[in-house]
Amino acid sequence: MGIGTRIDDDNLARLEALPIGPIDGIEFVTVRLPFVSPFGTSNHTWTCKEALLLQIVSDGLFGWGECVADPDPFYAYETTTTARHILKDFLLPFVQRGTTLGALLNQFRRVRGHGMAKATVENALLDLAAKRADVPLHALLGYPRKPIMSGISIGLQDSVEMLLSAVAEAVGTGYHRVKMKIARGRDVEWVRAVRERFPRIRLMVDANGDYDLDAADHLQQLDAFNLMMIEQPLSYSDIARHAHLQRRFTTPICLDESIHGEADAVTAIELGACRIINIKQGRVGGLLESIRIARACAARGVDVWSGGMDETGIGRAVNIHLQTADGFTLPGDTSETRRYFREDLVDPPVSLGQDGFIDVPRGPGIGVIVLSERVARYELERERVR
Ligand code: OSB
Ligand code: MG
Repeated sequence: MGIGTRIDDDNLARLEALPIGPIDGIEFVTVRLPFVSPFGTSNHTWTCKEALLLQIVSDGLFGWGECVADPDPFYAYETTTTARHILKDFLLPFVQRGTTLGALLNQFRRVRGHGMAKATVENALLDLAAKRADVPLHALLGYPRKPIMSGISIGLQDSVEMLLSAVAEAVGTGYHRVKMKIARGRDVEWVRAVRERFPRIRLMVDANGDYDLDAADHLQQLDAFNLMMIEQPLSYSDIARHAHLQRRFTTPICLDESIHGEADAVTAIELGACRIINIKQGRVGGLLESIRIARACAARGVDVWSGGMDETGIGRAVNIHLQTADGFTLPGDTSETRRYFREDLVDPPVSLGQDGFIDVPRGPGIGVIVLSERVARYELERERVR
């Protein structure tokens, strides 16, 4: 147990003790923002970002949470509709003045799964708590500010030439590492082409579960390209088979979709199913669970990084604050807003600074201003629940 673990223990205990203040209003806002260009994985191509936002009002302060679920179940089983149902009918009724954040999250445990819905409330309450304390979210979490490493996730492209130009643009922008999506039929030769053109960049691939173990011999060819990792080669529920595959690979396997919380992370590591974990705070139930996963991984010598769900500026800011925590040693999927959206819901949007690093937003809470006229411009519907 290193010192980082003790710091995390203290921070978690303090965060669990945070009181839930008066709740003056709770509102859902569904927004839809067109993507600058479509984003494709092996399983689906998205042309826009549809997100369920939760706004909690307390003492004139506004706490925001962005649910990372899509309207469809093509990344995870949760959707904006299931998240709204679980929030409205099961999670939000637990949210009341007088309890603590820890007590609330304990009650959330009675609801099986639905980590995306849970993270939405947790994020909004932590944003509120940090605004109440007039400190940025990372300071509330207990971690000092530091420059955040950048990383880009390049969606599946229609040709190797388009892929090479997308990678060239990312390298020119200064990203610390490049992730490219792969799929059956668009893998070894595509990676080879990128590696030949860019012999020295930090490169990784993400299959979003497109393969089964029969592809092991084929996938083994990827070992020749000095990849940082291969993310989620097999299906989301296939932890044991990832362990078989990892034994045949020198490249580390990273799990994404398979990890819904600390217990999954421990299972995967102890079975040898991965050597790296992609923590998406919006998928695992929020920031506290993410810190617990990072702590469990650090204690077992496993690196973690913060993934993304092509969030608007609200969720993007949360992911940036999280990366000040101990254990986030690898560049994540934290890229510039302009990659995805012509304009953001917040100000300022994320952009790369000196040497490709990202500045943690400095304002209270998530640290960026949610622009109500932008939210209104992209709003599909709004519902007041309290
Ligand atoms: O697998 O990490 C993934 C986006 C949507 C769904 C799944 C994934 C992704 C990304 C993009 O790779 C990450 C980002 O840029 O936010
Ligand atoms: Mg992934």
